[in-house]
Amino acid sequence: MAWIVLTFITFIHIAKYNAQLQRGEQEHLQFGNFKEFLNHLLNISQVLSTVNVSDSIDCAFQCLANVTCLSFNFDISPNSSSTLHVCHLLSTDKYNHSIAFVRSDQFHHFTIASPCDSSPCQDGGQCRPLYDKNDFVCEVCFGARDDSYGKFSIHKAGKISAFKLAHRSGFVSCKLSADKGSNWGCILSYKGQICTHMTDASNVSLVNNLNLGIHGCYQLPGFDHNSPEIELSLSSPIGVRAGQEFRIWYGEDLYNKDDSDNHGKSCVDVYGFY
Ligand SMILES: [Ca+2]
Ligand SMILES: [Ca+2]
Repeated sequence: MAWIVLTFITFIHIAKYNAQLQRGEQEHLQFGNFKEFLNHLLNISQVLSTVNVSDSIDCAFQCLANVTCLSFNFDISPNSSSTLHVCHLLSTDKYNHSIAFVRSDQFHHFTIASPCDSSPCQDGGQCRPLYDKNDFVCEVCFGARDDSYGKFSIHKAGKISAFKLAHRSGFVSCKLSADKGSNWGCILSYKGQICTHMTDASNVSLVNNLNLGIHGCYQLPGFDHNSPEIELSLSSPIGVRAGQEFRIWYGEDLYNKDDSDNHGKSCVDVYGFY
């Protein structure tokens, strides 16, 4: 039994030798497949270390030798006093900081190659690499009105007994200006409750709660409207097939109850417990 990320598209063969990154004390072979983005810079302040290198290959080796390095910025011009170039080693990547990935006359950017390069995620969901599997996770985003549910497809058949939703960004709100928004709920009228639903493709909620209000909010023991993640246990495991669609809805939008004054969009990662 294990939590499995549901929203990544799995390549048929995830052999270790397909990985774009392999390192660690137990590994006999270390390598990283870096992709070059000319005249670009990941402009973030969290720099692991700054090193002087002879060329970008040297910088790639420095990054590979640092277990937390995932990308680097390479200064195109050498230092004024030597032939060496400045190289900033970074512990994150442009997929997790897309806004900070900008054009630059001074730097080239290099990041470990990933399926995210082909922008595989739909509906504005961010793509985040799983480097050691050459795989990726797509976020699922859902709004609060106008049937703006988020959808995803199951990639592995089996029986699922629970779903976990991990909040990544954004918020949903049940009333413009009066409700400043939260990860899952409606602070204005249902503070502490969850108003987010998993449904099947027919919009039938998987939430089995006898106290479900007309706005689609409910108590979920151990979690509240702003929990970083929520777990939805099913009353009994459900059989799922590969490719089967599921949806994430905001309660008022799902039940068409007072949703015209809602706003916001919340983005999550979805996990299934098989
Ligand atoms: Ca509302
Ligand atoms: Ca609706």
